[in-house]
Amino acid sequence: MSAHPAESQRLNRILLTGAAGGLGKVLRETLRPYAEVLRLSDISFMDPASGPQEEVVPCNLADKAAVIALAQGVDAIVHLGGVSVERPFEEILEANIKGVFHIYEAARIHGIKRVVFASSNHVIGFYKQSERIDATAARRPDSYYGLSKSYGEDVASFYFDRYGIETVSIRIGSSFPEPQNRRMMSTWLSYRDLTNLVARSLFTPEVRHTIVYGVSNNRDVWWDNHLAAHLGWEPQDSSEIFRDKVEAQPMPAPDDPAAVYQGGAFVAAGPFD
Ligand code: NAI
Ligand code: 15L
Repeated sequence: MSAHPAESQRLNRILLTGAAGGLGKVLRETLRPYAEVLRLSDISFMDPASGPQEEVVPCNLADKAAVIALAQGVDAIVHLGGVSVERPFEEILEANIKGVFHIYEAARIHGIKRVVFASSNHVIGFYKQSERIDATAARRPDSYYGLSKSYGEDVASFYFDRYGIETVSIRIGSSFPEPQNRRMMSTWLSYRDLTNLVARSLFTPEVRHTIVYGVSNNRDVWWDNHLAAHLGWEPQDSSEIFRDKVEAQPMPAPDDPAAVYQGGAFVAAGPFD
């Protein structure tokens, strides 16, 4: 995908939730060519709008009326907002489960036809690292957090079947500047590959509800994306350049969840009581 998209790859207004977060800050910059206006939203502090091409609108995703107002006048939603790690269920319920429902209700009410949903590898985190899976593999959520992303994928499926709202659910692996441990050598997604995948997810015609694993072209990957080939996304980066640095870290024990499960430590997080 070129750095300067054609007119057909530019929307009038894109809503980006989770804009104050790690990936939100990245996409705030890199999605700029794809919209006349980016509407940026979060519950946390965001830098003020840098000009007329940005709108900064604070919003709690758990507040249905506020989310419906937030989405007025947008052409597509990139939904990153929510709790992004394992937390007590009540927190996940508000931000992620109610939040994703509110996003789709807003899409229905305003006639918004495309959502890009930041799902997660933790939807399938209880598969072993020795297994290879595609998007048809039965989900095996590894946490309340993973359950909320699994619910989000079901919401996406329902709103497509019932209302024709199309979604690409990106099961993001680990999207950080660099892989932080051995597991992330397999799960790492570079910011460049993430950006191109979100752009493909916004502009590919007829995606229905597509599930794609958001992972770079790493040497050892556990996920097969042949069912998302219609997106035409080809990751450019690989974790390989970080191998020496990562492998200088101590080796985890063979029975450490970080070395056994695709979801790593999430499988053993909590309970919180
Ligand atoms: P992050 O935690 O840095 O950002 C999430 C943002 O959501 C935060 O700025 C937070 O304030 C906001 N948020 C939380 N509760 C909210 C609420 N009730 N209302 C409005 N905003 C709320 O997470 P990151 O890394 O930027 O991830 C973005 C999305 O991608 C998340 O949905 C995460 O679950 C998903 N993801 C990220 C991965 C990664 O490796 N970075 C891997 C898999 C999924
Ligand atoms: C996620 O879903 C989290 O949001 C992120 O913080 C990482 O933990 C990532 O998965 C991962 O599995 O590495």
